[in-house]
Amino acid sequence: MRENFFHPVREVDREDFRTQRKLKMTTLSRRGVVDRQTKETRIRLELLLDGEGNTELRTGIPFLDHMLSLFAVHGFFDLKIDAEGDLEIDAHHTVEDIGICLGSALAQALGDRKGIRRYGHSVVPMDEALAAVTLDLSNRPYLVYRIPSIADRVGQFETELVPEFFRAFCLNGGVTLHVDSPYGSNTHHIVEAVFKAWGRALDGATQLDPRRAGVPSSKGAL
Ligand SMILES: [Mn+2]
Repeated sequence: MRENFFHPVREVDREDFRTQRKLKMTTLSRRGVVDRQTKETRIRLELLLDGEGNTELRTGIPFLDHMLSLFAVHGFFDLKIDAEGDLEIDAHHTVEDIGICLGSALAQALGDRKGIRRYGHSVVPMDEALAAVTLDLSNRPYLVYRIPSIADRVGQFETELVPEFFRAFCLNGGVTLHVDSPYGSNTHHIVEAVFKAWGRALDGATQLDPRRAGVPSSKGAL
């Protein structure tokens, strides 16, 4: 385990909008760390929201590593996952539990959700496939998942686990997530476009809006 994978404190450039001066500020990183152990899986996951796309992924499921790497790179998240699951049965528990841990880490990193943009949207093509992901960091878990009919497997990976993963993520992250792929024919391309669009949409939604001091809700709470 590399010691400096995450920097708990980082220096950021901010501009003071009154004086137009560039300010160097240090800020606490928005990060979530989850350690979760059940009789089915043992997972340690670290998520840094304002990262650089660095990943260390050992889920035991190569296709999931590939997808989460795309997610992190295109969302500028630093993501580290060490998972040991009951893969001798199948990948179901491991995929679902990684979704749980990623959602929990997101909720932890967002804290009271003050100042965030809250909504995010991205449309990403991958050759013939297109995926649109729209999300709301609303604290209201909901998943809408609409994709073209796809193959049951990509390599060893069962594609019915993709919505299971996102459902677990939404429930534990407090996220309303709409995944919509209007067309595409290659299963690998469709799923890949979905994970890239998810990363970009989540990057947008988690960004801090300097105009927003409080919680982005007319109710005053999320
Ligand atoms: Mn690929």
